Amino acid sequence: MNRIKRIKIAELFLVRLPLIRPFETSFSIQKDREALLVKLTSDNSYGWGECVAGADPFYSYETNRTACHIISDYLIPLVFSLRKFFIEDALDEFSHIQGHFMAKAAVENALFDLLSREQNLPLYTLIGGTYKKIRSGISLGIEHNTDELLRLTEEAVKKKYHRIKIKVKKGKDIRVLKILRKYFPELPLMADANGDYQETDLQLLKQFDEFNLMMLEQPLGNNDLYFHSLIQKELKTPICLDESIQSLNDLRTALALESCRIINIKQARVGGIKAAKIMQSYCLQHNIKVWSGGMLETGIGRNFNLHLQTLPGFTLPGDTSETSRYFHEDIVDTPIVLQSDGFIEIPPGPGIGAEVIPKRLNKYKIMYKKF
Ligand code: OSB
Ligand code: MG
Repeated sequence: MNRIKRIKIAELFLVRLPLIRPFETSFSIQKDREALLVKLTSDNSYGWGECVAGADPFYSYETNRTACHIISDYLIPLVFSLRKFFIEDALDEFSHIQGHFMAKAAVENALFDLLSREQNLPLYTLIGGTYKKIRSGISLGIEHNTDELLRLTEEAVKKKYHRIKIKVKKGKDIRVLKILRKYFPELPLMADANGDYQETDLQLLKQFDEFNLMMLEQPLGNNDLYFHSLIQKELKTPICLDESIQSLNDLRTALALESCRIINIKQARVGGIKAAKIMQSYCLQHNIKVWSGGMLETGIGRNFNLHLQTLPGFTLPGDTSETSRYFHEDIVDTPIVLQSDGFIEIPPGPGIGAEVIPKRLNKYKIMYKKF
């Protein structure tokens, strides 16, 4: 039975976890991860979800404050109003609310975790996943000391990460890639610009073709599907879209315009597991490769990304790294670790396969609301 009986308690926790190393992108330098966690409780089960909006509206218009508003004032009352419902029923109700896919994903994820715990199944079984282990990848922030970037790259190669992504921005791109390629000519490598370039930068962007990158992620702004299509025509390097794809409609438009050749599906950016599955199968039909990105999630959100990648179609390595790459101390009990071949095993326990440690939650909590 895939029906949830009734949600009795909903809780919101805002936590702030210090990152091991500041993470610099073209839009910010993050020193810690502020994450909004959702816990839903029914008569016989509970589930956790994580909202990946940040403290600031730089990656997306959503922030933890907007998500808190949407979740508290709309999504939780909607979930409370449902009796004996399928997750799909809740998602139908959510669709009356425009956008706010990160807020929706956090609640959707909690429902999926709750349902799989209720059935005593790992989440991947419930969603139809097949792989027992997935590929790893690491996203390295912008470094101002090239030796430091080379050292971090070497460390990741030794750990057997399946591919390395570096963050780039204007002025921190071609020269850095040249040096990396000099020392690592064969490394599966890609770059992520987080929208730092404009359509007028075509000549600069063409220089990326020299480095045999797996892809260039989000060179232009969030709403630049048309300009991405003009740039992609001129580049050998496949463009991968991240920020630009929030909905199935965005995806269909991007593919119709040929704005990219690869999609970064972050389930937490697009409304959750269900939406991610629909996008993945749409991409499969259209011969577009996909991979699962990350948002420096805590162990809760990161485990959803793990389970998602057990679905057929997630063939490219994603931004799924070890817990120790992000935090000294996570809020869940089971850290994510790389095997000696660089693969990551899916935790077998019920739900996401990790349990929140109450002491840690208390230690890092900066806001709490109960409904
Ligand atoms: O663009 O993929 C991105 C982190 C925060 C915001 C945006 C992005 C990222 C990452 C890190 O690249 C991915 C991860 O390791 O979780
Ligand atoms: Mg990205």
